[in-house]
Amino acid sequence: MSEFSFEDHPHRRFNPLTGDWVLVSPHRAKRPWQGQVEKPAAEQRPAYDPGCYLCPGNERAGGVNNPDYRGTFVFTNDFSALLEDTPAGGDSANDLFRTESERGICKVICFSHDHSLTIPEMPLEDIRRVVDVWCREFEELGSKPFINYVQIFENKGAIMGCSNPHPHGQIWSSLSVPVEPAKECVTQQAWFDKHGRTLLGDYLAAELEKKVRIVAENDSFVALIPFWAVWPFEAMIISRRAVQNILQLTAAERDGLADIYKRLTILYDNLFQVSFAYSAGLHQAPTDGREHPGWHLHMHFYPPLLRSAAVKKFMVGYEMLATPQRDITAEGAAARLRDLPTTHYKSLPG
Ligand code: H2U
Ligand code: ZN
Repeated sequence: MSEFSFEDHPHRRFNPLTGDWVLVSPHRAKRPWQGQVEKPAAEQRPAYDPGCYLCPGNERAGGVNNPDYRGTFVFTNDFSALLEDTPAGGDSANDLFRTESERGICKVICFSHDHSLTIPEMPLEDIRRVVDVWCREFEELGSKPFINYVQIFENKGAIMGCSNPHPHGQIWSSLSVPVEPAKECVTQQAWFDKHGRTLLGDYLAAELEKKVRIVAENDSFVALIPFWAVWPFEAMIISRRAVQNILQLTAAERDGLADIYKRLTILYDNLFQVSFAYSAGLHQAPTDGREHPGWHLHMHFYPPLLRSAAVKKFMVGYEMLATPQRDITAEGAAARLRDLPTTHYKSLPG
């Protein structure tokens, strides 16, 4: 038997943020690819769509009309999954049928009045305004006594179940700390207790030395494919400075967050020359009034595409029943993204 190498041999990788494992099978990525890679017809959308419930002036469900806004626009979700006035209740004594009443506030953020744009195509100063809106909403929602966690996210693309191409994101804020950030609370605090530094600060320092998984960087943020990535082109944006939430960012760092968001999503779009679908979101410390010195601000990107504009990864079979698995390595995915043009394909000549 030859010596183990993680470029050639099946292996497991550990995710220190969640405690999960991923199975990596790099030898399978070497199989020949005979599928056709068709370039999809470029989608052209109008700047204003009279049928879009997010466009300025248009009617939403329930008969409310959007204002004739420019730039960003925030409203309370007309179909909020969480409600502010849910009465307390539940049954925690029952081990088999445990329930807890949940409260919260859900909002929708239109990133731009322009229906035809997406984050990678938006001017940087307009993305920076989105960051400012995130900060304002995080502060407002997070300071409410019954809101202990604020989840800011973007679900993009029909393939991800997104109902509308108008550039927008959402915020769901809740009484309880949801499952994924709750796992990261435990792991990041444990790391901090043991090392006196943040887990992601140490991880970022190691990645900046190795360089193989780095995709893009600026003065305040780094975009990389995490060592333990599950989705083929899963990525993380990590702040260079260990801050617990976006309110602790300086003005220059807010610029940096807008810049890295644009850079990464341009590379994504350029990969298959298609508007690249993903679910992305900020992970930050709970707003429960406690200290969270282990928390380190970051953003996750979970895109479903695997091989072309149409071929997505299915999380099925062994993955549903046992452990997620990937073929192309995180290093391979990072190299592919890193080598792409940094200008959006739609604005390249030819
Ligand atoms: P997607 O990001 O999944 O497309 O969802 C858009 C949100 O917009 C969705 O949560 C809300 C839906 O509940 N919505 C309204 O608040 N008002 C409407 O008139 C339609 C959709
Ligand atoms: Zn629209």
